[in-house]
Amino acid sequence: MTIRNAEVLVTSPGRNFVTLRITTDDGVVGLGDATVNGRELATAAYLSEHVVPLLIGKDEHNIEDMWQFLYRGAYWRRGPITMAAIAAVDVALWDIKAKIAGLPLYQLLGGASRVGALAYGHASGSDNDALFSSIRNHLDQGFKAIRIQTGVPGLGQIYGVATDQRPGERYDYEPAKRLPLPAEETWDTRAYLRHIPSVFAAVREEFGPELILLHDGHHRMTPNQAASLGKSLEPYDLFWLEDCTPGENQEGLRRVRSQTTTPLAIGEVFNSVFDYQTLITEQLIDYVRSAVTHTGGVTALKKLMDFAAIYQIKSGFHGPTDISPVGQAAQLHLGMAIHNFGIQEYMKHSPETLEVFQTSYTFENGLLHPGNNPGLGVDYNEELAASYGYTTAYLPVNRLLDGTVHDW
Ligand code: CS2
Ligand code: MG
Repeated sequence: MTIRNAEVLVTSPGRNFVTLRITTDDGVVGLGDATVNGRELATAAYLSEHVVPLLIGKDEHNIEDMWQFLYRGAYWRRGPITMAAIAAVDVALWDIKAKIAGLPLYQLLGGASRVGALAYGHASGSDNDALFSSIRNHLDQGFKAIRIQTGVPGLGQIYGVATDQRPGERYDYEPAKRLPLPAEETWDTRAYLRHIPSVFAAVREEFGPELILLHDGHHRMTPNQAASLGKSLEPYDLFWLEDCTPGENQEGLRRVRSQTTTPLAIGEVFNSVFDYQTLITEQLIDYVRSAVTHTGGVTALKKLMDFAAIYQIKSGFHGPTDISPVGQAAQLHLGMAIHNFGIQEYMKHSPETLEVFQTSYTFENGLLHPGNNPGLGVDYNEELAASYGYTTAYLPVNRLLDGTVHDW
């Protein structure tokens, strides 16, 4: 009943991942994800230098106590690096507990509240033709919900828009240029605001009213601009408008909320329940975008979702490819169990990633299911992982037409 070993594993099968592997004295192994895109080695060092020594010899069953020990004991609270490190420990311990119980993790969190988790994929294109073919591709795969991102006339490559896919070409698993030094892209919010409503009008015209559509504003607008976009998108019945303004300014959401009924989702860069306090109690948002990986694990995100449930706010956990399959599996188990599940982002991992992380989750008819293997249902192929060395990869930086740095 003690933790014998904890190892920090860094691998790059297509992109960088940081994984914590905890082994008990009985030989039970648990996995946790600590990947922070573009700052991966910071969490790896936080874990190996400051957390791993604290785990050895502790009772693996006391998950809540371990969470409080790492959170309160560090004195320096919150922040993406700390909370991702705590998440990795938390998820690995839940994996171990569920394996010892012989149950898939969702059974320990209350059991299944649904047959599967509605998932949304990412369609994008530099123009409407490319976008439509990306949407068709997602429909062929069975997606019932699709995020729409598009190029803007006059601007070059922008974040969130994949290189246009031609039949037979390899899927672009991360539509961001991740380079040894940050790529610099150009942004113009006025051009974007002029263009985007016409794209949604064209998509509704082509694909009809039933398809669930989402859009990510990626923190690029002011509250006033976001209010105006929300209003102009109302006729197209979006499931949500995500990160319409920078999340740090919670009061800004009051302005947006008072002007539009387009549902709002926020929180992928948040890392604790306190970041949501105003947004939840004042019901300024409809969906919580946090990931298990960046919010202190299953223990913390479950509490956050229970708090949100009182206000009829639902989950929309962050699931891009920089959340490892371990993190994705953990939030699928949580999403199966909570009553206020909304939707799950599902950006498929590359074949290389899925050879290193062997998962038991399935995608069928638009729904994800975590599978019924004991624990999280993810195995780590260490030998293969070791063949993919860490590669420095920065996210891009956005500049306005006059060169000013802007949110990307
Ligand atoms: C995006 C992410 O999935 C999303 O909604 O905002 O791709 C995000 O930009 C990346 O995870 C950043 O690491
Ligand atoms: Mg986003």
